Amino acid sequence: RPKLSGPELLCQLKDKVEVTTLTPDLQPFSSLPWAAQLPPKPVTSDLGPYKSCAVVSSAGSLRYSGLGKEIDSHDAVLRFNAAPTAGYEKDVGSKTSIRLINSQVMASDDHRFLSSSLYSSGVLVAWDPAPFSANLTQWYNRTDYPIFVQYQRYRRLHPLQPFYILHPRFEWQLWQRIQENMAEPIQKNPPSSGLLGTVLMMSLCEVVHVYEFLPSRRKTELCHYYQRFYDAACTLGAYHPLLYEKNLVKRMNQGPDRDIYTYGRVTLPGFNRINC
Ligand code: NCC
Repeated sequence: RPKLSGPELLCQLKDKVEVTTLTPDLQPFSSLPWAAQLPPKPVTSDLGPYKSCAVVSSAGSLRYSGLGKEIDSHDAVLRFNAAPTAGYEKDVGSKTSIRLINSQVMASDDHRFLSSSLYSSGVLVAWDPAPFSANLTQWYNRTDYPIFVQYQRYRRLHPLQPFYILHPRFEWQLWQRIQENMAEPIQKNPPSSGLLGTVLMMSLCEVVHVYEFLPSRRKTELCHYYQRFYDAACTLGAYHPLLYEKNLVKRMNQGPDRDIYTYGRVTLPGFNRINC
């Protein structure tokens, strides 16, 4: 298989990955009483288009980056899981437009998902690692973590906050792009929140800047900028095919390599801005 160029990879993503979220009309939800809690339209019909967006990875290398002002200057900012801004504004900014959370965060007691103010501003988007190519009903009956129970509870407490759930088809179509562009077989686990969020923003924004997904000169084993915990697997991956995700993003980057080294910054075009 020939190795695709950056522009070819971008076109593949645009053509073959459908960025979508659950809606009440889909089976099995359409026959469930709580389906009306799901947003009537997918996230891509409700949000954007934004001109310029920031995706802020949770990497330890954001610490002492001084990127806060730059990050906040974007029209929309996406953050992940339990990543805070309070106390870290100088390095990560303070604006949060969208928060992408995995179902583990929603379910674990440590994160106090239902009551913590961390989650109550901006738009929430959640995802759960669904089994590969399973249909929605099979997944619904066997989610990794109780995403739907927690979703319903959260919606009752915060009925006005927009809250979407990623369609697992999006996870696995993206996984297939990674696999098809790598020489060796990769683990059958969905991509990390980092890549899911990056591609979500590519469907909502004209330009996407991703911070410290590809590590800068500040590269560190510090897992998160907000926790004193060290593990190189946070940057290189264990469960998620993170190293392969990073390889793909590196190939698609349209900014100078120097920006990665100095700022940990990657520049990607929005899907509406690429001609295939
Ligand atoms: O760590 P996590 O991710 O919340 O980080 C969000 C995204 O930032 C990128 N990242 C993070 C740290 C680092 N040193 N380098 C990075 O590139 C990754 O792209 C990552 O996806 C997840 O993907 O949802 C993940 O969630 C955590 C954990 O569930 C949450 O932080 C809540 O505590 C997972 N950790 C564990 O399960 C122990 C992690 O594997 C993936």
